[in-house]
Amino acid sequence: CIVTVDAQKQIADIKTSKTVLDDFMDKRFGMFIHFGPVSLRGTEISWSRNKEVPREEYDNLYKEFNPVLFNADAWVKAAKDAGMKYLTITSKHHDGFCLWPTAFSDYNIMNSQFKRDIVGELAKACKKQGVAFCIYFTVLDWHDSDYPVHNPYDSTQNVIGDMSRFEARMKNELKEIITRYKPYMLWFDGNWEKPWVQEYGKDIYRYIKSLDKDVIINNRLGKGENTAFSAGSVGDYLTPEQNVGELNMKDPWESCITICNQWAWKPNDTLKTLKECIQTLVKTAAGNGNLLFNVGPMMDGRMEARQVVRLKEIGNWLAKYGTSIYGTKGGPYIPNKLYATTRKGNRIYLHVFEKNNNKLALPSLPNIKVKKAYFMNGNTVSFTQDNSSGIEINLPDVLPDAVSNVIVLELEKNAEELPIVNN
Ligand code: JFZ
Repeated sequence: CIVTVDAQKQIADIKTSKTVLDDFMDKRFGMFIHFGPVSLRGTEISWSRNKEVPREEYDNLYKEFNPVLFNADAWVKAAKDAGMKYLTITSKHHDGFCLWPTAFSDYNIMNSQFKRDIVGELAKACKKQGVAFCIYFTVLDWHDSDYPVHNPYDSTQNVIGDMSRFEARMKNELKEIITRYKPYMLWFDGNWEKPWVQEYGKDIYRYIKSLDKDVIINNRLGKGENTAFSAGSVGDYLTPEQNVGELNMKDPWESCITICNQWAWKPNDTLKTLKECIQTLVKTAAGNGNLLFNVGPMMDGRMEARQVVRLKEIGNWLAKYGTSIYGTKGGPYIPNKLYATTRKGNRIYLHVFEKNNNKLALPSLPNIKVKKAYFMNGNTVSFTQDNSSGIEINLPDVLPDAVSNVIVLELEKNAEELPIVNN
């Protein structure tokens, strides 16, 4: 139908520019923060409402929410120390609680004990420390009286609601957020429930772009989208969740993955090892994507010490090997258990995770020769190459880095335009 085609064309005309998206993808690594009154219980944000925590109790937690040790500069520093280039805070999760002083809902931080603008303080600290500030904003809101779904586990609790009022309020809140905090990116979520239809997604996309044409918008604003673009898609990049996205040289994407298991803070949650963290980041970059790595701060406003230590360790690795991650492209090899590659200019960065024996075999590259190979910041590596049998790298008995090793392959010409090599 004509109307739909026009609407789609309008979206295409106002879509975030390639320059802006390329800049975003060059950043490669960001911090996701899930935070709110639920940290008082240590259960999962929003999803534990009506489940582990009765609704009455959950909805009153904000009255005792008082993260007195919250220090925006400390959070942003933890992100910077990890080598992260952007930060995304849950301004409002599915439980509806707003971490900023909004004029459009009383269920916000000013009515807690804390009475400080968490979003605003983070925006300021990010600006000061040179970290791009981004905002997570849920589409569905189980707390909002105009939104029809009030309990995802029990449909008898649902009401009729008023979606046009709901959408109007959403616009007001977004306008507040965009004009006040000037986010670099908006991370939508909660687009899968029935009341949300594609037309709302398109309308909101247009509305946001009328306020700020450069703000980046993920793909969870349009109806039920996540890991692929379709004809009617709204949003600038794909968002695979809790796993590393597949190699994709065409569409920008960002995996969101937790440092422990839960999005919100949980006592004694299992922390990923340094090796898991680094290899997750490397595999993401090698697939040509970004990693949004999630931390859930504690009820007193601090991040857990062991998580801060882990973040710092990641940052130490990146201080050594960052040029093999930031600003690179993924490929030309498809990541596997043993290795993954990134590339920039004449170089392929071969990330070696583990070794079976002292030889690492790579399929040959089409019409291009490797000139030399060496460990990044280290010794030369010997190798053989042959068009039919491929490239064979000789690994030392002990790999120099305990978590992830980088071998630079210097090519005789540019590696960035090479087609993906099947392995
Ligand atoms: C959503 C939220 O419900 C969750 O609490 C967290 O904020 C996360 C980042 O996003 O969870 C999702 C969203 C999409 C899918 C799965 C979980 N999905 O498409 O598979």
